[in-house]
Parts: sequence; C-alpha cells; structure tokens
Amino acid sequence: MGFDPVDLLFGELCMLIKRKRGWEIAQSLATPEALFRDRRRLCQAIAAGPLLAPTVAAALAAGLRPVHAQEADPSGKLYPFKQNTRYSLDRPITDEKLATTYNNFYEFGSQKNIVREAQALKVRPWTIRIDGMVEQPMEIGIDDLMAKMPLEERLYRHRCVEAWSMAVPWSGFALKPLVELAKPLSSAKYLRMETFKDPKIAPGQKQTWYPWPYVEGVTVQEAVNELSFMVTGAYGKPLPAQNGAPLRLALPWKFGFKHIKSIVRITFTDKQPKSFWEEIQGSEYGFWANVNPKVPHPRWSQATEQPLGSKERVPTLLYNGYGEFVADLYKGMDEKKLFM
Ligand SMILES: Nc1nc2c(c(=O)[nH]1)N[C@H]1C(S)=C(S)[C@@H](COP(=O)(O)O)O[C@H]1N2
Ligand SMILES: [Mo]
Repeated sequence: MGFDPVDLLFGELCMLIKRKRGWEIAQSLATPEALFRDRRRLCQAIAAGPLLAPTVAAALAAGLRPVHAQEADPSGKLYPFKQNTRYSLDRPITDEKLATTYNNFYEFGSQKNIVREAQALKVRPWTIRIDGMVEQPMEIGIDDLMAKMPLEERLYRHRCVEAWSMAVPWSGFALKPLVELAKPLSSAKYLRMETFKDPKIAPGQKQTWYPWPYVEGVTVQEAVNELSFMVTGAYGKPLPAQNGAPLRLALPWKFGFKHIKSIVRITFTDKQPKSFWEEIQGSEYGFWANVNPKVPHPRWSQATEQPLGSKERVPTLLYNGYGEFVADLYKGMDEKKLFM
C-alpha cells in the first residue's frame, strides 16, 4: 500500500496526544476540540485502519478546513504571560479541569456542561466594536488589541451568585488601558458590553424568551479601577471557548454574572446599562452586584460558598475579599442597591 499523507499526519497527532496533554499541542497543530474530544477513540479508529479511513479522512478534512476558512488563533505563542504578584490568593487554584468544564454560558445551554456546544464558537477572526460617547468609534481585531495592551497573568477569586466559587489564573490586560485607547468623552459614565449574537452557533439564543445578546455594564470609574481585568486566557493558555473566548471580563469583587463572555461591543454611555439578568429578573439581579455575605439573594443565603473541587464550604467575604481595592468606589452610596 502506498504512502498516505493523511494517515501519517494523523499518526503523528496521535503520538503527540499520547505524549503531551491536549493543551501542549502546538497551536499550529491544534484543530477544533470537537475533533479531539474523544482522543482515545479517534486514535483507535485510525489504528483500526482502512475500513474507517474514509471517515477519518473526512474528519481530518473537516478539522483542517478551518485553518484556511477560519483564521487560526495566533495568540497561542504569547502565553504564558508574566504573573502580576500584586493579586494573591488565600486558597488553592481551582483544578483546571473543573474551571474549564463547569461553566455558565447560557448561549450554549442553561446547564453547566456546555463545553461540547461551546466549541462551535469561532474565535478568529474576532472584532470588537468600541462606540458611543468616544472621540472616534472604532473596530479592532482581538489580536491587534492584544498587541496594544500590557499583557499579564493574575490570580483571582470568582464568586458566582449561585454560591459556588473558584480561583483562576486569568491572563489578559487591565481594562483601564482599553478605556484610555477608546478615549471616552467626559460625559460618558458607563461602559455597556455585549456578547456576540448568532443563534446558528449558539443554540441557547434560539430561546427567544431571553433578551439576547447578553449585556453587562460597569461605571467608567469601576472600569478604570486596577482590579477590572479583560481576560484573554486562563491557566497560561488562550481562553477556552466555554470560558468566554476570546475576550471576557473579570471583576473579582462582583458576582460572576457581571463577567460577560465573548465580548463583541463596548459602548460608552451616560445611561446605566440594563444587564441581561436585570432584564430577566430585576428583583434578584441588579446593576451593582457587589459580593456581600450579609445580603442574601431573595431565594438563598450568600453567607458561604462552595469552592469547586472542595468538600467544605467557606465563608464569603465582603467584596469577595477585595475591599481594600474597591470599597472607596462606593462610599456614601445606598447599601440597599450596592449588593444586588
Ligand atoms: N455571555 C455570557 N457571559 C456570562 C454568562 C453567560 O451565560 N453568558 N454567565 C455568567 C456567569 S453567571 C458566570 S458565574 C460566569 C461563569 O464563567 P465561567 O464559566 O468561566 O466559570 O460567566 C458569566 N458570563
Ligand atoms: Mo454566575
């Protein structure tokens, strides 16, 4: 039998998969996770030989096509970013497997296991539109944006309003230099951010009773606080789709629903944005959503939380433990609003 380049490439990939963990595969070789999710079976199928070859060849073709039709993610080679040690944890980092498989991403389903569905998200090319009350509206590709921003890694706690939590090494850049790049007018008071909307790839968006696209917002003052962070990666690699690739927000002192994923638009405005969850259930999810163990959710206590992977619950901290950085932002404000 002749030499088959398809089999050769697959053989090599399987060797790589056996030798290395998936994420260590060079970016240039990476194909959509979907193709490799069941790695063992894929490699067994290849080993099974000629009978399966047409299927495998088709799978290979499907897997390779995106390299041409869709731009590959060129940011892989930038990782890992240098860690900024100013932000330290009081608890172990959450197991990567847990943080990247237990997700909230309603665009792909209301359950926690949306990893498979989320792989349909194409993260390159990816353009972010910056508009509203700015000197000059602009559109910028994620890689051009990253080239302009000071990239770093930060260890942050994450507290979901559902009372589970995690601790994650996020990679990205502070939101402040992005605000500076946008050159907002002095009349702008808020940033309103939007997730992509494409029901063809995000089945959750076919559920028309939700107010798609997902929207979140912060004040300009909050956005330029040193803690506000735009996430492009996690665990020293580009962000997995399910965690909100290629650009997602982290505001560690606020509940997790403020951490909007897969951002395509940032609008500067003088009107307080109405967020996705506020639109759905304003009596339970407000604009501020600062973490406070003493203020229960209308349907459950927020006094403690369940760190993913831990057997014991731990006490929840005011501002999720970040009061020294952010408490000043809210001096004199109505406490009835701040924590909802
Ligand atoms: N676009 C979008 N962003 C989102 C969500 C979502 O459903 N859609 N869920 C939020 C919630 S409730 C949480 S807790 C975090 C979860 O992030 P993770 O899956 O990376 O842990 O994403 C937030 N950002
Ligand atoms: Mo959440």
